[in-house]
Amino acid sequence: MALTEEEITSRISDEDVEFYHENGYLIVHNALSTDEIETLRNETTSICRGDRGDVGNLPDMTPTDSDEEVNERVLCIHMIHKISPIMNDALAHPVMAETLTRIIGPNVKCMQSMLFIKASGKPGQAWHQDEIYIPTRDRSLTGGWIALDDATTENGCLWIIPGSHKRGILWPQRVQHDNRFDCAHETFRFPYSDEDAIPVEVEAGAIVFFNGYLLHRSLPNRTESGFRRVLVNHYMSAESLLPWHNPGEGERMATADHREIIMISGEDPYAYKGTIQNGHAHVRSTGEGGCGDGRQNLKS
Ligand SMILES: O=C(O)CCC(=O)C(=O)O
Repeated sequence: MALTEEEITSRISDEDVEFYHENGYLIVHNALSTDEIETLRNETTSICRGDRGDVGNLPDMTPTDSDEEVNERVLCIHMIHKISPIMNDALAHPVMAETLTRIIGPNVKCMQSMLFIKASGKPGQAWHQDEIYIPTRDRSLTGGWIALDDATTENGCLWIIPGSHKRGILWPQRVQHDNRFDCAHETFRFPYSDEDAIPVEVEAGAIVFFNGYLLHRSLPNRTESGFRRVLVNHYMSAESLLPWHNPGEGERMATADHREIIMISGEDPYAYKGTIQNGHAHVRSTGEGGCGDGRQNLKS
């Protein structure tokens, strides 16, 4: 059943907001209902079958393939909201929007979505910070990670280093060859060890919010069968420019502003520029995880 407005606003306390700023993450339990989760899982299968239209790099599927088989063939689809009205609606789910306005500010925009399916045996993502890929001007980048399955250490939940966002430093990256991870690069030379990391085990329906400077990774799905599905969207303050792609002709880096955005809440101070809609849903190529080679756009 959908939450009432009062139930939504009372979900996030001042202490929660303080916790987020102090630790760089916040878990909101039971943000989505069982029905909403089921709808997103079914939509995932329809997208993998190609029923929602063209998804770049989607492996061949046949109508006789089982739901399990079609889901197993895909690790991660970027810009999933472009192809699915259901995924698009989830960008501004009431609990998502309410929490974002509390931790970012009244004006919030979204620029990206990723659907991780991560079947048993599939790899995780090495240590990284999301602002390396999606740079904001005001360090407001925030991930909204919606668990579509219970996420556990066994099936490859998120691991984070609490407080690692606070200094606002982007640590360097290097090539990595650890096949536990689906990415060519990892962040390193940061003053923390794996022992400082904590697993973020959550039940399906929870949303994990995390800061774009927070060091995080995920490990492979080591279960015998099943999935660790998550829809993760990225948001930022609408006041900040988004220098995500190379500056256009005659444009300076200082004024670069990628306008493929969706307003989630409040006002867009740059509405006079209009928006663009060029991106399309595509399966991420192997080795191009959220910890890739420093090319801009790796997360788009
Ligand atoms: O959930 C995962 O496996 C990784 C998510 C992630 O790294 C991200 O959203 O930046």
